[in-house]
Amino acid sequence: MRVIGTAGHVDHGKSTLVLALTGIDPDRLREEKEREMTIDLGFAWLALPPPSGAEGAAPGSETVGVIDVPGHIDFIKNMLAGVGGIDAALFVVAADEGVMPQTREHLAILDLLQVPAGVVALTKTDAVTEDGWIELVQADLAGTLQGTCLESAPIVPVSARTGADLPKLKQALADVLTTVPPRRDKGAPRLPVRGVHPRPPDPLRLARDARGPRLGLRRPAGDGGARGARGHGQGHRPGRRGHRGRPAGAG
Ligand SMILES: Nc1nc2c(ncn2[C@@H]2O[C@H](COP(=O)(O)OP(=O)(O)O)[C@@H](O)[C@H]2O)c(=O)[nH]1
Ligand SMILES: [Mg+2]
Repeated sequence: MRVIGTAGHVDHGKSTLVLALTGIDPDRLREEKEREMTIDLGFAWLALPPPSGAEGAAPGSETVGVIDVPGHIDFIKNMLAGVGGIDAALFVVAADEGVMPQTREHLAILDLLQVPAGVVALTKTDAVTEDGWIELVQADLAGTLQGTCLESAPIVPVSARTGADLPKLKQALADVLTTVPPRRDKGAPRLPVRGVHPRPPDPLRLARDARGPRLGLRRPAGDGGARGARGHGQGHRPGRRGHRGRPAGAG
C-alpha cells in the first residue's frame, strides 16, 4: 500500500485538508482538540481515482494510507517519524500566508529523506480576496521548491473549507504516485505499543497467509499471539508494506 504524508507550516491547513479529503479527522487526541493543533501523527486512508489515461479502471481502485504530521517546531521529531517511510508528500501551504519557516524546514527534511514525489496543495484559497495574490504566492513557492525533491511537483490551489478543487488534488496525487516505483516489502513490521506494558516489546514476527497477518510477540513466558488484525477500518486484511493495522491481542 502506498503512503502519502503531509508536511508544511503549522496552521496552514494540513489536518483540515486530510479531513476534507478522507472524511477522517487525523487529530484524535484530547490535547490536540483542546490546543487546536496536531501534536502526534494522525492516520487516515483515501481512495484515489485512476491515474489520468487509465479512466477505464474502476474508480477508487487504489486506496492509499495518509499520515498527517504536526507542523509546529516543538513536534518536529513526530514529523520526522511520520515522513520516514512515505511514497509521496502532500505539501501544504496556506494561500493567504505563503511560504513560512516550517514550509522551508519541512521541505528541507523531505529533500534530505529524498521523498520521491509530491503534490503541493496551495490551500485556503477561499481566504484570499486580493487579486493577483495567489499568483504571487505561487511564484514565490515555485522558487522555494527549486532544487529540491519537490521541484517538479504540481501546485494545486484548493480550499478544504469550501471543497474547491479537491478532486483535482486527488487526481494529482494519483498521477504522481504512478511515477514512484513500489518499495520492497522487508516483512519487518514495527509495532509501537501504547498503554500498559512492562517493557518494550521483543522482536515481532509477522507471517502472512491467505487470511491475513499472523503476529507473534516473543515474551519471557513464551509466545503471545494476535487474534486478528484490523487495518483501515476493515478486519483481517493481509499486512503489506505501508499498511497500518492494529493487532487484537490474545492473552
Ligand atoms: N478559510 C480557510 N480556513 C482553513 C482552511 N483549512 C484550514 N483552515 C483553518 O486553518 C486553521 C488551521 O488548520 P489545521 O488544519 O489545524 O492546520 P495544520 O496545523 O496545518 O494541521 C484552522 O482554524 C482551520 O479551520 C481553508 O481551506 N480555508
Ligand atoms: Mg494539523
